[in-house]
Amino acid sequence: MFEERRKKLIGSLNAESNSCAAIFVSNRELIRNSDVLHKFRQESNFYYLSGFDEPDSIILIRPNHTDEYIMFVRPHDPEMAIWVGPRAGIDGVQESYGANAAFPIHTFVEKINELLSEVDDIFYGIGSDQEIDGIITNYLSARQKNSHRGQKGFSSLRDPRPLVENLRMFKSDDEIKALKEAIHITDKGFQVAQSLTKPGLYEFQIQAALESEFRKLGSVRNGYPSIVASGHNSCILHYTTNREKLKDGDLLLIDAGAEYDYFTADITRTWPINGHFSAPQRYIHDIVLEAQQTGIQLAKPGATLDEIHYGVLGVLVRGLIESNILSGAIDELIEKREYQEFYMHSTSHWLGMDVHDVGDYRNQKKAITLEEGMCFTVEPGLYLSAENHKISEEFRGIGIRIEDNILITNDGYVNLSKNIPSSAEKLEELVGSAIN
Ligand SMILES: [Mn+2]
Repeated sequence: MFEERRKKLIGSLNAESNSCAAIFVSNRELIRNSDVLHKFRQESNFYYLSGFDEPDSIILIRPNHTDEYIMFVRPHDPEMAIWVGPRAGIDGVQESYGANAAFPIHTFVEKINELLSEVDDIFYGIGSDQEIDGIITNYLSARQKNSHRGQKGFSSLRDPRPLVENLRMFKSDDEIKALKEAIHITDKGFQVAQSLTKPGLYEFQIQAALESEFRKLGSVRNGYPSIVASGHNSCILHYTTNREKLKDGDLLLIDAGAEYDYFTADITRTWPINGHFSAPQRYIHDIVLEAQQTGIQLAKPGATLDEIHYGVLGVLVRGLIESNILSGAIDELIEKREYQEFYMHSTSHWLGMDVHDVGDYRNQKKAITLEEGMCFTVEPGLYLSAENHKISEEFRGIGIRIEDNILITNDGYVNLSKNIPSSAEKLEELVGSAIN
C-alpha cells in the first residue's frame, strides 16, 4: 500500500520535473514535562508515504534513481530499547519499510550533498520542521553560490505537500475500509455513551466510557480530542474541557471520532440527558436534522460543498424564522448572513487521516467539484447562546450539531455513518438504557 502511494507520488513528481527529489520529515516528540513526552503520532503525509511511525525520521524520494527511496532514521540503541522499546533501525527500515538505502538521521546534513547533487528541482515544504528547513536552505544557498564556480546549481525549491494532498483527497478501497472501521467503532462508543447518560455524572465520565469502548474495539487513539459538552457548553464549538456535571433537562452534545489505521471518524450527536427532549429542544433538534438530511442528499459527483452548505442554510434559516429568532425572507437573511450568530461554521470539511483532512476547497475561487472517492462531513448545527437576548427564553442555551461522514461514489454518495441513530425518537430510547 505504501509503495503504491509512493509510486503515485513519483508519477506526480515526474509530471512536474525531469530531475527532482522530494523530502518529507516526520513529526518530533514533544516534551510534556521533564523526561515525560506527549503521546507521539506520526505526521500524516509522512505516514501516508512510509507507513513508518517513529519520530526523528526523513524520507527522500528520488524518481528515476537506483536508490529511489531513502530513509534517514534513528539507529538501533540497546539502551533506549530497554527504556522505551526497540527501533526499526537502519537495517530494519530496509527490510520492512521498503527503503532502498538507509542512513542514521544525524548524517542527513552531510549526506544530502551527495544524494541531491544531480537533482534540479528540490521538493521540500518549508515549515515542515525548523531544523530541517535550516539544513535545506543552507544546502541550497551553498549550492547556488558554488554554481558560479562550475558546480551544478538547482532550478527550483517547491512544496511537495500539494502533490501528496491531491492523492490523499481520493480514498482507495483500503482507506475506505479503515475509515468504515473507525466509524463502526465510533458508533459502538456512542451507543455506550448514550446508554450510560444520566443526570449527575460528569462529562469526563461519559468521555471515559466512550473512549474505553473505542480502545476495546481496537482504536489505539482518537482522531481528535472528544467534545463532551452538556448544557450551555454545547454552544462552544470546540469545547474539550469536559468537566461539568450533567444536569437534568439539559442536552449533551458529543463530537468524537475513533482513529483506526490512521483514519478517523468524525461524528456528532446531541441527546437529552434525562432521555426526553423538551419541546424547544426537540424543535431545534429536528430542524438541524432536517437541514443535515437535506444537505446529505445533495451529495453526488459534480456537486460542490457550497451547494450542500446552501441546502443546509435554507432549512436552518427557515427554522430560525419559524421559531421567531430571525425575521425576514430566507434568501435575504442568507445573503446578509444574519444566521451567522447561530450557525458560525461551515457545513463540511474533508475527512481522512486528519479530521480536518487535507485538500483544497477552492481552485481560483471556484468550489472544488465532488468526485468519486472523496470523503467529507455534513454537520450543521444551531447554537443558541444562553446570553443572547434576541432569542426567546425557551431556546436559550440550546446547542445542537448532527454530523455524519459521507463518501462520494460513482453515481451518488454513501452515508458511512447512517447506522448511528440521529432521530429524536431513537435517541430518547437509547439514553440511559444501560441504567434503567
Ligand atoms: Mn467535523
